[in-house]
Amino acid sequence: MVEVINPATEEVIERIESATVEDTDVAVDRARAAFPGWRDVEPADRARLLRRLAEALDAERENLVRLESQNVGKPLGGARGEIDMVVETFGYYAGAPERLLGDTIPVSGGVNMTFREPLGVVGLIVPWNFPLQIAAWKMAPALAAGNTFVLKPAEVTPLTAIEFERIALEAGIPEGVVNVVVGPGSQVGQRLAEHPDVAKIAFTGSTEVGKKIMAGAAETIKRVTLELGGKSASVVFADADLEAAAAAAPAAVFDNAGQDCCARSRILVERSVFDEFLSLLEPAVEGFRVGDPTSEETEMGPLISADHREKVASFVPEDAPVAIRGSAPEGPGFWYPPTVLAPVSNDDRAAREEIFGPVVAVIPFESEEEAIRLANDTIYGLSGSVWTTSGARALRVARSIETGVISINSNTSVRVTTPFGGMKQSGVGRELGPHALDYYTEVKNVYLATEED
Ligand code: TAP
Repeated sequence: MVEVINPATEEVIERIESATVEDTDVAVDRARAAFPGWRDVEPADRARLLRRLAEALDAERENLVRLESQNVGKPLGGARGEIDMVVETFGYYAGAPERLLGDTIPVSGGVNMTFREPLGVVGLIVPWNFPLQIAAWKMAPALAAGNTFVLKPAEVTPLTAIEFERIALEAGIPEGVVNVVVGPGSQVGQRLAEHPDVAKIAFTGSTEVGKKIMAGAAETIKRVTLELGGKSASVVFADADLEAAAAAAPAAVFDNAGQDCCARSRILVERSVFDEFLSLLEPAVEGFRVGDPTSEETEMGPLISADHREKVASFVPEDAPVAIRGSAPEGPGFWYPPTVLAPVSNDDRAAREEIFGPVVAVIPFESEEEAIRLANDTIYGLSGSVWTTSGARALRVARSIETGVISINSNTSVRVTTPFGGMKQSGVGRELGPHALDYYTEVKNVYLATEED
């Protein structure tokens, strides 16, 4: 039995039967049985069903916002933004079934035609930090391309996924196309990765588990897309609008209590403006509103669990260079205050490992060359930012930093219409935008001979 807890109150909000490996196999069988029917739905009808699903999700918006807020301890404003994006994602991919076009390639003696074929049953494994939003990034393109799926939410945050399964059925998505299995990753998730009838795994989570999934998938040569950890840098040059950079920095690392793969958990600041930047940052951090997630004013809630809080706290030992500290409630709830460490060396643990909490390391640099070297001195490559008023430098540095996504004079990383994903150990493949469809389809090449042999 899984006890689902509200991290802001530590109260049990739901008890759910935990699925086994056998339950996972049953779900895969259902998805496999439903695949030919869903694949063969006319593209216009599949588009219509996805539009209807987007409308049904829209109608349930407040219910989903409340559940996500309670289950993750998210402020309502953050949860609202995520459910808005879920609706938008299904609306966007409803346009895809009728646009999955192929090429015609004239060759000697005939013509080749390419088709974008669905893969079959896909396994979707997601984490607890943005439960339904990250699932939607996978579910919507998977369905649009004609796949069926088994979704495994994180065991601690299953509530919106369970609601999604109900909403999809009510919206007319045929039985067996959408399957949700709530159970431990080491059993349900690992089984999906190894199951011979699962054609692909789309995973978001830690780099450590991503490696296990790749290994499990190797036996059956599954397609794998992975969205993994990050240690993204925001690079602030002396010629930047320092006020704007400092005002934007807290939300870039403290939103979702720092439990965000795109968190700018390193801020690299040119040494000549280092002290000025910190003094601009101080009021923004101290004023960051931490507390009751049900208040519309709140900007940051608690961490997901007591264990996770302990892990986050281990990055701030007694002798850590704490330069700025915000406030947080005493408890109950798994609270941790916004914390700025400065100055930090890029070799320190707080600058190398993903903390996944509201702790940011501020690191000085002397030159553009050094800034690029430090930004790239990490195993990760997910996102980042460059703050400068020089257009040429902005583009030069953005292109030199090894990440899948980077913003100039902004900390925005994700939009439904544009590709998102990591370089290096931050992952494989891209989600969102038209690019995601490439990872849920296989190109088939058919040759038609137009001349007698
Ligand atoms: P993980 O521990 O990796 O868990 C992610 C999912 O994988 C959960 O559903 C988990 O199940 C499951 N899982 C665990 N062990 C598994 C195994 N052996 N085989 C298959 N599945 C398994 O990550 P987390 O703690 O939930 O999330 C934090 C991490 O996710 C951070 O590193 C963060 O950067 C990363 N993340 C990345 C992104 C993107 S887009 N790159 C977005 C969000 C989060 P249970 O937990 O139910 O056991």
